[in-house]
Amino acid sequence: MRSEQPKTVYLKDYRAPDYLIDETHLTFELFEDHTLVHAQLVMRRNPAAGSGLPPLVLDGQQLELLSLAVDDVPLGEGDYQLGDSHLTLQPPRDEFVIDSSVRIHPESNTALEGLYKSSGMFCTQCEAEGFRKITFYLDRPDVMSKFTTTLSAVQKDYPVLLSNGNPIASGQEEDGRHWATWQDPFMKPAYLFALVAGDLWCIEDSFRTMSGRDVALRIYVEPENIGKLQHGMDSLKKSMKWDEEVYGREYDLDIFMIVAVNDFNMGAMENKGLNIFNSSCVLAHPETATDAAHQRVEAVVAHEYFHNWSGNRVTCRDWFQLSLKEGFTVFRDAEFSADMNSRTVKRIEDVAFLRTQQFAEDGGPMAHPVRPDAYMEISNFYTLTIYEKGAEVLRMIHTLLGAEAFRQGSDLYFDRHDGQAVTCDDFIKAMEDASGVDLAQFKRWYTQSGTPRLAVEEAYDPVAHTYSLTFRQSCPPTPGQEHKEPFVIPVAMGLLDAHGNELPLRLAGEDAADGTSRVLAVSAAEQRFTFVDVAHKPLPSLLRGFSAPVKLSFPYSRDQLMFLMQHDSDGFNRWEAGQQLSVQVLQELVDQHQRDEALSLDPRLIAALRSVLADESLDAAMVAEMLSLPAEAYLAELSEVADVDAIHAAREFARREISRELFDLLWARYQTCREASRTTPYAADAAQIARRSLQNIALSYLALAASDEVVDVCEEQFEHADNMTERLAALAVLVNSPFEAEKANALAKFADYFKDDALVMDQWFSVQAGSPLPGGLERVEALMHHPAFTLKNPNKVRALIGAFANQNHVNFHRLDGAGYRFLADQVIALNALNPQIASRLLTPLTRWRKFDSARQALMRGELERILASGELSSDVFEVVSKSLA
Ligand code: 0A1
Ligand code: ZN
Repeated sequence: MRSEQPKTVYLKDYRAPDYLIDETHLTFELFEDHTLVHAQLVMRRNPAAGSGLPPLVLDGQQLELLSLAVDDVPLGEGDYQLGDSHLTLQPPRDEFVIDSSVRIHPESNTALEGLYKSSGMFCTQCEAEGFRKITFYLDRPDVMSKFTTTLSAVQKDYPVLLSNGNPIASGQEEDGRHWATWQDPFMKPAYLFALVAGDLWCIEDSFRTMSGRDVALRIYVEPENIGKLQHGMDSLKKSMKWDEEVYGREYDLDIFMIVAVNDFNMGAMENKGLNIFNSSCVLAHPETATDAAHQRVEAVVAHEYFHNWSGNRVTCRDWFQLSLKEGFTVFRDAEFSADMNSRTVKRIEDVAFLRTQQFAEDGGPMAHPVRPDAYMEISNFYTLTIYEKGAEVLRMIHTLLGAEAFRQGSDLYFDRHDGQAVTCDDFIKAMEDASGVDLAQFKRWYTQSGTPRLAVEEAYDPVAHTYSLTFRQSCPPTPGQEHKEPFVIPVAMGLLDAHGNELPLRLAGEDAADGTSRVLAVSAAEQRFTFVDVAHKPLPSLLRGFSAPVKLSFPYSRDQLMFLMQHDSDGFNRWEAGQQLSVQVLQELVDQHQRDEALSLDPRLIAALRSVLADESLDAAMVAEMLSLPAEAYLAELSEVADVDAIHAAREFARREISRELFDLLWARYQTCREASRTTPYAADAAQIARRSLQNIALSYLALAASDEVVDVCEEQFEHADNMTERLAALAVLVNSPFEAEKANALAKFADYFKDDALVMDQWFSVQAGSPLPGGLERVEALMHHPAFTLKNPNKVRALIGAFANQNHVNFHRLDGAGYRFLADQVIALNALNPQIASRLLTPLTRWRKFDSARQALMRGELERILASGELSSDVFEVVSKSLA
């Protein structure tokens, strides 16, 4: 909490640290009502930072200083200055040792930053600036140190004591306490520090690295979850192998540990050798976790593991460079998931997420570049722009350079900067040096915010047999950035003839055609590419694989989109054509609804979906993706002013029409899939996951018919499924149905059976919070009093309040403003408990500019109420004040 306005930190003010910390020796004495932290810092003047002996300013927050000494000489109160967030003292010489002892209170730390307790165990979260809540330190990523950590606690309650690196000593004391010492041989910044103490069990495995070293692998959990670790372990071993094969990266310590904790603000954390995970991102068992949850575990385990190189061995100089590690690592984990599963489906999922969520961020008050140049609270900058758009930027470099040169660039980057804290410029330089490609203009993706638009026009000359595409790019203003310079936009494309065949592509001036799919690098505000030898007017397939994070527009007719859906050789673009067709059709329904006309669905959408459903040769996962209409959030994102009710009415109408018209086909495909599920034991493999997604989307359409036979199959699936993917989907269908008795019965049964499984109860909350049926807010308010709910657990907050505000548009955006008022109340309550979660929860209110004037006023009113509610954390203050600016 703060009483004055938080300060803004600027990239332009970056200065190298005045002092370095070569060695960090920490001792933690863990007690139930406090913890004592002793820190010995072996320090020296940074030779790169100038001459003289400036004052040493250590970061430190919420620390009770017990003693302080420099070179073994105790300091008295007059020898240092202690403020709310800093401790300042005058070093005696170039090299010196600081000893400090502080008392902290992990047992009452609800912010889950620094050292805290989660379900009885001690754990840490230090990124970005949590270490300063543990001890006085230079808490910045460009100060790297060798850490030795001793922790002691009562043995019977905390038999497991862990920290980074290797265990080097341990022992017992007479009073029932025991201790362990860990040493990390790698230099690291404080944000990668971790410790864990608890009553934990683990599963163990090992991995032989490419140079023949055996690494011990351990995943720790509370005893009741020991049966849910195999999938995480398998994912870890696959990640280790993939990083060797695709990036040439080998693991470096002798032991790699993961610990699952129940209370965690984010997904997981890449602490050196000791990853700490939100239990939702590592626990998985077929009976309790859906296919999507299994895939998320695989992806997050990979993500954190990959950070060992992209983040830990080479880290960030300052937090403005966050995307250096996050964008790169998300790109790496996305490619890993694509290799492990269906590449096209993974790309579809990622693009759908980017376009609904990140594009909205880019168009809102918190828009910022991939490398921001200012922040108030760094925790607010763990954003979709840093992560997902950052990954798109890396993907574009990969596309422009090609896989081979990209790999050389990556090798050079890791070689050149191993053990250093560097910048995005250093990364780009390595890519340029390895490939010979000049990326100077490309770097605008790091500095300019907003989503570029790319309008494309075609012209065919039947006499000259030339076909040209003219690209016009622009980027709307974003906070602090009125005017944008042109980006370099890689447009992967192909041309189709009237039969759907791909044409050889030869640009004017080229000697010969070069393949049938190629990448055009659009770099000017307006740029034309002319293809020669084009005998008949072709149909372009543009931005294949979504080769750049832009809003592309080309005036396709609906018939042309149907043609692309069937013939494009690029799977992503086949799906994209279907999405564009659906968007056009749904927008027409929205217009009809707004004009109070009877809704009438373009039969071409039904025809297109009929042929998709009828084609048994298509991958079931693709069929499921093609059957999924664009989300309400995406339709809102595409609108100038989002008409929540019209969008909902239009989409639901389309879904009912699809259900009615395609009922028999849906029924047949459902039955085949369910029969296979009944007769084959569950496996989280690609083929089965595909089958279940088709089965479940078919069921959700069938249920719209509200017939007895559908209720029966739904109940059958709910009762008899051997896995959570089918059971939860059936529950969701019942929850959204008008069958009150069956719904109540299923919800009660589910809760009774799974009441002791926190992660399953999260799903139970989410399914109800997302239901668009009337009375949604009242249901959520009632669920807030359910014994399994608590504001103190971030997963619960996300599952209930987050799902309601983000996924239940009709109920959240109620015209009386009650949804907004409810969310603001929760933000105010959470501001005092957990500022990071409070500020994230706020996001839907920050989008007020998207809505009609009545809703705008209501949303602004709630933001103002939050601002006036008292002492705001810097996290909440930054988001609210920027949203109102
Ligand atoms: N670096 C982690 C994510 C993470 C970031 C911040 C946290 O606390 C504020 C916690 C975790 C990752 O990318 O996985
Ligand atoms: Zn990360």
